[in-house]
Amino acid sequence: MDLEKYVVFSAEAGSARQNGRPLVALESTIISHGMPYPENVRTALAVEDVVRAGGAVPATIAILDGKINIGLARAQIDDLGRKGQGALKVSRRDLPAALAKRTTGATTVAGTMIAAQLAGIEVFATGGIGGAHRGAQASFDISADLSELARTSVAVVCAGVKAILDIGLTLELLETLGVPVLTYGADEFPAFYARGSGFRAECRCDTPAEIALALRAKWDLGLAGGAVIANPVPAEFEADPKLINDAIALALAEAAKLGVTGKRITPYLLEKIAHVTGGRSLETNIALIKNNAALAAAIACALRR
Ligand code: PSU
Ligand code: MN
Repeated sequence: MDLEKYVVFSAEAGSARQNGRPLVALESTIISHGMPYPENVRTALAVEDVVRAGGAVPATIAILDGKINIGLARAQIDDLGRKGQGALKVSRRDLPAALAKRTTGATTVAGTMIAAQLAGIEVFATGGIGGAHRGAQASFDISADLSELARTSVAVVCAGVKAILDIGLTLELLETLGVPVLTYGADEFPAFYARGSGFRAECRCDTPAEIALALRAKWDLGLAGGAVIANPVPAEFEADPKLINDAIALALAEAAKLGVTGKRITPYLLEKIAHVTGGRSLETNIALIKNNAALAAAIACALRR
């Protein structure tokens, strides 16, 4: 395959790739659909700086002008942030037509993993992954992020799974799909806004080096697919559980009443929660993404050793 036909690198990401420097992929749906403007742009730029401070090179990924862009300029990030939900949310199934139609697209966890693998990037930092929605037993609403984790060899550093999802069901599916779930420095799998979810961390890792060794072992053995690196939000940034749970209940009820489904449901719930909590959820969200970017940089560096 002619990579250049579909993929373009920013100067920073391209030179990092040529010089064998550690790269960290960053998604763009979190910018367009995950946070309001201008906090989204400010956060995306700050997260890139956290990766740089950690000794790695950031590559924010999006679909622009008919190409998968690995690494974005400030102006491109600002543009995506202003477009917000006007940008197309691009998961695996959306990628081909987004390229053909030259649609401005923001990549989800699944979409970003595909792009990162094409670009030779092994580590990716985000906030939270998609998963099985509550009621997925009947609705079949299970994010394509999970099947992507099963097939695409990129480690995704996240703060666990939001309680808008069915966390237990999501963990069961990850097990079925053979996706390693490594929890960093904690005995409980994290629930995004909170350090704990009530679900035991089946595998705890205490150093980036240990995580890098596990990833290398997986890929050396030819076990294709990604891994979830679950990184609990620092305690000082945890959100008040009652505030969050009430907001989630309200958002879910509202979504059901309005009949919001499909790719619109996750952005709808995130926006509603941010609104109902008066921005408190957003503060936690921003803090945990930075925390994930720092861990991702450390893992990317350890993988190069
Ligand atoms: N969860 C969050 N914040 C997000 C998303 C999920 O806490 O921004 C975004 C990610 O891009 C994720 C996508 O890949 O939503 C999942 O959407 P869906 O459930 O439609 O697959
Ligand atoms: Mn879905």
